[in-house]
Amino acid sequence: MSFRISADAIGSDNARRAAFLEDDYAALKRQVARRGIDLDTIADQVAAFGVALPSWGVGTGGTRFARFAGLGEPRGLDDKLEDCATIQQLTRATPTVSLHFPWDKPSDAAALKAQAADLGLGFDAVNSNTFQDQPGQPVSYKFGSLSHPDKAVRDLAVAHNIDCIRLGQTLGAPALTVWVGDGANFPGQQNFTAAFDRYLDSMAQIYAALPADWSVFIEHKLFEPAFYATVIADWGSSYLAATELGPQAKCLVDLGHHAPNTNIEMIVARLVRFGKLAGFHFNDSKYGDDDLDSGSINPFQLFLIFNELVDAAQRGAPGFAPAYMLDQSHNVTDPIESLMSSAMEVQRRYAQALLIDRAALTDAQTACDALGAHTLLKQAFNTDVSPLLAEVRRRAGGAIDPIAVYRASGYRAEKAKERPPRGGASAGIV
Ligand code: PSV
Ligand code: MN
Ligand code: MN
Repeated sequence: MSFRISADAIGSDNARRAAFLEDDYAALKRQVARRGIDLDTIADQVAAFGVALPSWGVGTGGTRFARFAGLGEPRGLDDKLEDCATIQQLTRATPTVSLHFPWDKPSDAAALKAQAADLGLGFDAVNSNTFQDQPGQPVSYKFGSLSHPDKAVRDLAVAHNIDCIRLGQTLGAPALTVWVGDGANFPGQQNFTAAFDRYLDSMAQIYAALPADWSVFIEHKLFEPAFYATVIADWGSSYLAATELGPQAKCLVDLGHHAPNTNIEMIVARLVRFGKLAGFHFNDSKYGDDDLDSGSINPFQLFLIFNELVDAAQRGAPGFAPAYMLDQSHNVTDPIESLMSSAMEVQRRYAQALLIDRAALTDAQTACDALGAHTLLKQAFNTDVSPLLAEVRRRAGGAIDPIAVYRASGYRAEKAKERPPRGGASAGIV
């Protein structure tokens, strides 16, 4: 029997904190009531919000310099699911897992689906990987995959993506996320137009293999591993490709995939407006694709993104149903702690965006009252919604303080005993 945190451990820690939480929740309820907001209604909306966990994120990540593995790390997919279930058990904000193939390719997808269901987990979009060669691969992705000049390489990459769709179907996943590192390191290395044409042709084959109720998410990234030009470098290229492919193709926004200071919330608004927002890979960034914990660097940006999302949801923007996933690399923390705190951070910015007085905001915008409009956003952003989030967790059977319960449980030490290293590095360095 593998160690799991008991319901009693959560219950007794919650009992110790319950009186303070009730006090704080009641105070927040009174505070927002003065603004005409019912906190319990917001609580129901926050309770319905979930963000998918990256299967690759529960292991320690790494950089191109080193990877410092921790004790008790997951050794395989079964261990990873168990860690994801623990995160969901404590936070109640992460009901699904996003798998990356072939890193986390199950030998029996139907069995994995059943195993996940037993743990209270489902599956969100699956991710393909044509940015690395796998052992025994007949041709190499060194110079690209879906846009490679050699048809044999493109065919291999297309076949892998179709394989991902089939696996995902068995798992009950709704979408395929495609990110390719294809591009060039030297001016002149690549004919931009020809490479984009080849990418579109490959993607059309993948698109044709989509089940009717599936989507394909195109993930752009400015640079890396291609340092001069990347085939899908920006949301413009992503939008063009998604538009060319058809209505089941949409654009996925990874927060770390833009130039510094890019107005990401405005990109989100544009994609929503044209029904092309697929969803997000949440993380945070200071310089590039840093894959830092969500909200750890620029929490206001995350809030502004949710401002756009809540605006879209409340006005019933057509086709608006974004997928939310974390995509982070944890190099100096316990990945379980980072993922819990990141999920709560994403949830926090969503909750705050729900507190924005939208009618007053529209009035201020119409009256060209710049500071008045900005002040309304800041009022919501400066509201401490911690008691709301804790109460939502408590009501759902989660922990008022997930990290405290996790630390007190000795989970990692137990896993260190249960999971002696099997050898070999786990994935997740990208
Ligand atoms: C690429 O940087 C990326 O953001 C893509 O989503 C990959 O699938 C993922 O990282 C791997 O961590
Ligand atoms: Mn990503
Ligand atoms: Mn990335």
